[in-house]
Amino acid sequence: MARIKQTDKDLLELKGLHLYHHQGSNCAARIRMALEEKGLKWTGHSINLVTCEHLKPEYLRINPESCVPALIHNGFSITGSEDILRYLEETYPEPSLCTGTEKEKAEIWRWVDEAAHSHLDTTVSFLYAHKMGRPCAKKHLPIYEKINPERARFIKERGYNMSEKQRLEAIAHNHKMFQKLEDNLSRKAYLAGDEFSLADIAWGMNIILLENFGFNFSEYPKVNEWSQKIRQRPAYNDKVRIPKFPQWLIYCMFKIKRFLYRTV
Ligand SMILES: N[C@@H](CCC(=O)N[C@@H](CS)C(=O)NCC(=O)O)C(=O)O
Repeated sequence: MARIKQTDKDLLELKGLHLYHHQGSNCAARIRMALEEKGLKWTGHSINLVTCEHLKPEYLRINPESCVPALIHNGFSITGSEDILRYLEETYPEPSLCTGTEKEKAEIWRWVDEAAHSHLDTTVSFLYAHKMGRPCAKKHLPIYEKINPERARFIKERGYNMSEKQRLEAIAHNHKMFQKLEDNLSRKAYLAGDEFSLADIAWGMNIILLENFGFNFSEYPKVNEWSQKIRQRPAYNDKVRIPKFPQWLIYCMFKIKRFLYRTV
């Protein structure tokens, strides 16, 4: 588990659960949803990914790899959505979001780990393949190279100029994943069984983000139905909700941003 002992007074003084997140982040939405499902009281700190607040030294103290989400609790920061979900489930086991036999629980964690570890290859690559998403400005690449070389390599390879081969591969890879979700949801009410679990939170937020970007899942009727069911849960409230903007606005915003970022 990625857990970092904090030493700065301002962070040590924080009481309760503090989530560092961005409202538009699917990885952070997993944590918001789990916190609300568990009925926990938490304080949110918005880290604006668009203005690159996540690359500032104040945030790098909390997550040296710069991504959101990060959780601060009792003087430690915990990073990586899968590790934060594990921490919450261990620390606040009731109500559980991971029930069943040991085998069923292991299956839930497999889904969670897969969602977290495949973030760049799934959601981000899919958005890049459709000229969306926000590869950083060129001037920020040296920072990424220092703090998160894997992400720097990814942005350089796929962020600015994805080749047609990479584009088709990214789309095919994601469709394979959507089909895997569809197949599972054809057999069960939820991703890992008959109960709503962390598996649904982990993948549900990916699908909801893509839907909000305008992608249509009608080819995958079970996925469609399941994401609606997740949206209707009381826990998917205003604190959790991933914002939805009109398609034309998203398109213009990314077009401008991508044009500028290629050069600056
Ligand atoms: N595997 C990590 C991925 C976290 C991640 O990449 N978060 C995105 C937002 S969804 C981020 O912070 N991106 C920052 C960037 O692109 O530099 C997790 O599941 O927490």
